[in-house]
Amino acid sequence: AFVENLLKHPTFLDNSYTTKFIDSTPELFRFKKRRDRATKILTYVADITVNGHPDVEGRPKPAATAKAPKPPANRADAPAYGTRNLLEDKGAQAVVDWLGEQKQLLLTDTTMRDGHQSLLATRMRSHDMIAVAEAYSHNLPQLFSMECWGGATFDVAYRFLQECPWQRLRDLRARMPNLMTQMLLRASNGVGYTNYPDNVVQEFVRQAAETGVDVFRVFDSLNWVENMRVAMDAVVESGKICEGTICYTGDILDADRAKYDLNYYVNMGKDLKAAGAHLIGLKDMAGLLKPAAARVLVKALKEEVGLPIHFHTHDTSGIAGATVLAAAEAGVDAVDAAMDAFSGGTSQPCLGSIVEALRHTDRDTGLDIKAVREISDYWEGVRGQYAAFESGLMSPASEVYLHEMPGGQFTNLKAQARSLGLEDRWHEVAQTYADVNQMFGDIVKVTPSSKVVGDMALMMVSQNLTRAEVESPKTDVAFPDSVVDMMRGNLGQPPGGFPPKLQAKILKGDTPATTRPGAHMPPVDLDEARTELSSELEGYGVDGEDLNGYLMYPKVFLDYMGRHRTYGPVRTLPTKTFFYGMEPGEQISAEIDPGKTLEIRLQAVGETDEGGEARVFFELNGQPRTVRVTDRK
Ligand code: BTN
Ligand code: 3PY
Ligand code: ZN
Repeated sequence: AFVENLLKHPTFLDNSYTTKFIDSTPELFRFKKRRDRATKILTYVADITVNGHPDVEGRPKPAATAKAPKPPANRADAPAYGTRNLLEDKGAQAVVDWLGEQKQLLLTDTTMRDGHQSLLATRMRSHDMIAVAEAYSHNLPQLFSMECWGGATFDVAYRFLQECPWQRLRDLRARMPNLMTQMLLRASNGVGYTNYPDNVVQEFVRQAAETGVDVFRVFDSLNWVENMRVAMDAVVESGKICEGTICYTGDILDADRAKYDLNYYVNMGKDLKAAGAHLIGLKDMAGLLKPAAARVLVKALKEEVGLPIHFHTHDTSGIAGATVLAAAEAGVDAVDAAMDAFSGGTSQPCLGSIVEALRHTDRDTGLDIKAVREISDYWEGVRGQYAAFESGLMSPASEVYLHEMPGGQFTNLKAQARSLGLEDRWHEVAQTYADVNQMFGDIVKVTPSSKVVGDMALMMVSQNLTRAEVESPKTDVAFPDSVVDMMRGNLGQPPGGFPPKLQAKILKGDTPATTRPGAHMPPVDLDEARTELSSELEGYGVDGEDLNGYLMYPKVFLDYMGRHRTYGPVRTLPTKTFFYGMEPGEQISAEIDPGKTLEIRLQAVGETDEGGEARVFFELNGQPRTVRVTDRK
């Protein structure tokens, strides 16, 4: 009955991303007897083979011709000295000084984080990343960093992929000893959607640095530097690289968007420098920075802030490659790009094309284009396995300059609109999103503030409410919880504050907070939390990584642990098996420990009996094994 309980469990029914602090699910831990890991994995494969995986139900399948992708061979005997070696040998400041002195444009590969977050709903599994990590380390040692952690990948790993994000980081770190890993950190919102107590943020950064993050891109969803200090200080304290980040919105060349003008960004850059940033991240999460504006902005930041600049953008408009080249001409130090097969559209611009465009110029990246192509071929194969998560976005969209949705949100919101029956009103959703932004005072829209704007826009379109009605004191409006929460000041303050009239209507007379949310959240007693978690897990030995997973996402973490006890290390299964189970006669392997591999062959699936159970016949390392699972179809 465990699986039935689980499927009826609210985690599966509501996709609310905000989790309240102490909120656990002990019923998930009432199990039958413990079983060995091989039996657990067979149970998973049997279950998926009989019942299917809920996440891919009704979605397009990988092409019948899709083969398991093969990573390229190493092009060198050993990984050459890279940025990670420099960080280890000489420390964070030395890496940043070195970066500032380079003529070549340095590149960050985002495929393992933003690439799939923006194109495949964050569903890429560690298995597919780990397999190619060594090829990166040997064949592309000139990369500045590998963005492979943080943002939405953290909770999606636990929630949907049934794997531990910390283990992913450890495995990648071990296979790319010469390359810096990079993560996206939402400052006081951690890798969550809400503000956490200061000591939770500090503890998270400490653990991430210990497990293997080298570069922390720290941003705040309202560009409030005040709310970034705790996270930035923790990064500097850890000895890793603190990329204090400006989120770009509006258009510095448009006099009508004067709120976010050149001065605003230059001042923010100076504030970040004063707050201890080693370098400045310029995060254009929606892909709004146009080439001409990039020239002006990068030049001004370089001259007036005096730190190296690392530029991140999205190609939703189709013009991001031009912006990258303009930024390169203006002296940007590093840029983000996704490997060709994971680039374009709502993802980053194309890494290989940037390498080619700059070849034989003074910003030549020094990357081996052949190595890029080989790795991209691998990614092409990987992408084919995730057909179920493709958004179907066919072409560039200049509409992004209207709605300003972040690349990572665009396809998500579209899917949400579809599930509310609003798919054919998408352009209305886009326009309403823009209206909501203006109504909220023209704010930065990036996780989590972008989610608030999206919630409000969907609510308005589904209830046919106009901006004027929402703003009118005469119309009663039931505002989404996330909107009320933001207006209370719980995500911090946007430049100039929220519009007071609308805020008063939403808060129904309550006084909003204007100070930093973390300043009035009591610290969590970490020892107590660890004890509580350990007893939730019936005495399981909780390590620092588990504790941090739990502190970020108590319920998501406990649900993950509950499934882990039933299904074991399913992260070791090939991706096709994980989502689709096996065909009779098929054979796969799963390496559950280094050197310990399960050879699994599916012999047959039996008829379902009157009790509703199906027997699934396997061969495990040559020995027959039968697993019974409930047929829920
Ligand atoms: C999710 O988090 O949405 C999916 C997690 C997997 C659910 C498990 S997979 C095996 C079993 N079969 C189901 O249909 N659900 C569970
Ligand atoms: C995230 O926070 O996940 C983002 O990608 C924001 O751009
Ligand atoms: Zn991004």
